[in-house]
Amino acid sequence: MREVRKIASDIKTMRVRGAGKIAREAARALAIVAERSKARNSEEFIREISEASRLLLSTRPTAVSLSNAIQFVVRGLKKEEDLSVLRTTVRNRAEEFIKSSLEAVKRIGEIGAKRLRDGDVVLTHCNSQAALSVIITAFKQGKKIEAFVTESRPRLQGWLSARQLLAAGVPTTMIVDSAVRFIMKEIDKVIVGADSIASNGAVVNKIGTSQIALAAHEARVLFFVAAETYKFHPRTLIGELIEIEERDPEEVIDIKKFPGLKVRNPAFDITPPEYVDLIITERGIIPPSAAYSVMKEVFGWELFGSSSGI
Ligand code: RI2
Repeated sequence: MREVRKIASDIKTMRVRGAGKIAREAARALAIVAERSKARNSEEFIREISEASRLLLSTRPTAVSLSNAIQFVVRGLKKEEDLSVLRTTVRNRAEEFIKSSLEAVKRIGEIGAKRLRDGDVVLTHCNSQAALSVIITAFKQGKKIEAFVTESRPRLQGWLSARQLLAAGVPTTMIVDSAVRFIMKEIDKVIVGADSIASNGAVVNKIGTSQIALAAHEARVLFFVAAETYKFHPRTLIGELIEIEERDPEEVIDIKKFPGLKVRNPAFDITPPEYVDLIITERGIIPPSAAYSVMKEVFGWELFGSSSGI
């Protein structure tokens, strides 16, 4: 469990971050439990896996990728099953999730790149591997793409995007978050990632995303979301709300220097479907209104609660 606790702490403190990355790390953590478990029987094994799952789930509440990855790995484990079978099942499923998640990011790049034209100036926010995959793939195809990245306060994930884009050779400009509306007239398309997508097509992503969507809408700039299908939140179909993580005020300001100051630090916001033109998934491009169909197709096994009880 020590390794799992370390992974959970890395996710919580955002040493490891990004909705896709934390999902893959959670799957990897469960594979480690399965490999190293000293359980003497299946019941003990399931208990260990459940404990690890709960710990991983408690780290970050908003990105549904995390719980979808865990559910994918632990679904339907039964104590009547042979211990060695359970062990192999968890390991294989974790491996399968990690592999297909990485393939999905690549595929989103290929599919999304078709929507970028030669000469496009593309704005992105925060640091989404899915969104960057689209921009970088189009650029590598020979299209003259230029990128704008927001700083993405308070954690400055925009710096990571800037580095990735520059490393790929994409001409990149950084702006502060509050410059988005001013710059929007120079932008052709906005592409962001997602931490969760609700059944009505609303997109939960890094704080500031909805303001960018609003500015894009006003300027008639296309607003794309790049998201693997495991970013769709199945339980929103039965009315569950997506919890918005509020993080430590210290990420925003050194509060010791401002006695009495209240600070709010919501890490995500919700962009209504009306402001989203397309969602680029590894299965194809959909309008936000098709989120429901994607969920039905992808989460047939999950819709009415987890059979594993975790
Ligand atoms: P990929 C990140 O969350 C950002 O909000 C980003 O847009 C989203 O995950 C998706 O990223 P955080 O971990 O999965 O920085 O596309 O809070 O990489």
